[in-house]
Amino acid sequence: MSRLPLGSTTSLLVLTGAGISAESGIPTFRDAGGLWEGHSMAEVASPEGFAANPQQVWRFYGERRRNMTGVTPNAAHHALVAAEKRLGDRFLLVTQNVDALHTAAGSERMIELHGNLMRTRCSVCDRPSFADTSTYNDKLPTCETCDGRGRKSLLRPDIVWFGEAINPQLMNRISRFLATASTRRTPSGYADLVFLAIGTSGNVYPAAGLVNAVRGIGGHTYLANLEESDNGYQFQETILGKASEVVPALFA
Ligand code: BV8
Repeated sequence: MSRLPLGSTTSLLVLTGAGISAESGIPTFRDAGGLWEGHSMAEVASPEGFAANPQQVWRFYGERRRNMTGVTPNAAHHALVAAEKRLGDRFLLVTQNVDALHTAAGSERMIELHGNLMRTRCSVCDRPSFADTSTYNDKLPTCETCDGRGRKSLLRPDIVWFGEAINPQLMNRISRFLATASTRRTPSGYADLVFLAIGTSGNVYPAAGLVNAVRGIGGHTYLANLEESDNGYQFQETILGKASEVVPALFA
C-alpha cells in the first residue's frame, strides 16, 4: 500500500464523500440506490421539493437528524485530524458530507461544501444559520426574525440542495489554497501538491471537478474508495478498500 508523498513543503487537499462515514453507520447515497427512505433526491433534496411539500422534507431531515444519535467518527476521520495537525496551513479538507463527523473528530481546516444537517436557516431572510437538532414531524418551523417584520417564512435545513449554488466564498477559499500550493514545486517541476479523494462516487459537481483542477496545475491525485468511481479515470492513483483501513495507512 503506497503512502502519500508528503514532503516538508507539500500541500494536501482532501475531498471526502459519504463513503468515509459508511463505517460509522451512515448509509451512503449509492447504498440507498438513489432513493432515500423511499423518496427521490428531487422530492427531498431540492428547492422545488421543499416548495412542493416542506413537511415531507422536514420529516426526511428529521429522520436523518435522529439517525445521527450515537454515530461517531471512525479511524479515517481521525487520521485526517492528525494529518491537519502535521501539515497546518498546507492542509485543507473539503467535505461533501452534511453529517458533521469531521467536526466531531476535531477537524478545523475544513469546508462543509453542502452544508450541515445539524443546522437550520431561514428560507427567506439572511439571519445566520443556527445549531438545531430538533425534528419537525408535524409542524413547520417559521422564522422569528421574519415574524418580527410581519412576514411568515419557513425555516429550512442549512443544506445545499441539488440545483442550488455553492457559497462562492467557499469555492474561493479552495481556489486560493490551490493557487498558493501551485507556487511550490517538486524537484521534477510538478506542483508540490497532493489531492486525496475519499469515499466519493465522483458524480456530484462542483466537488467532482476538483480532481481536474488539481491536475491542471500539476498536482498528484489519489482516490481512496471501496470501488472504482464515476470520475476514477481522472485520478493518477486509486487505492481500493475501506476508508477506516486505507486512510490511516496512507498517512502511516
Ligand atoms: C450546483 C446535500 C449550480 C443534500 C448534496 C443536471 C440537473 C440538475 C443539476 C445538475 C445536472 N447536472 C449537474 C448538475 C449539478 C448538480 C450535480 O452535480 N448533479 C449530479 C447528480 C449530476 N450539482 C448541484 O446541483 C450543485 N449545485 O451545481 O449549482 C448553480 C450555479 C449557480 C446558480 C444556481 C445553481 C449542488 C450539489 C449539492 C447537492 N447536495 N448534499 C443532502 O445530503 O441531504 S449532494 C449529496 O450527494 C451528498 O452531499 C454527496 O455530495 C452526494 C453523494 O455523493 P457521494 O458523497 O460521492 O456519495 P455516494 O453515495 O454517491 O458515493 C459513496 C462512495 O463511497 C461510493 O463510491 C462507494 O463505493 C464508496 N464507499 C462506500 N463505503 C465505503 C466507501 N469508500 C470507502 N470506504 C467505505 N467503507
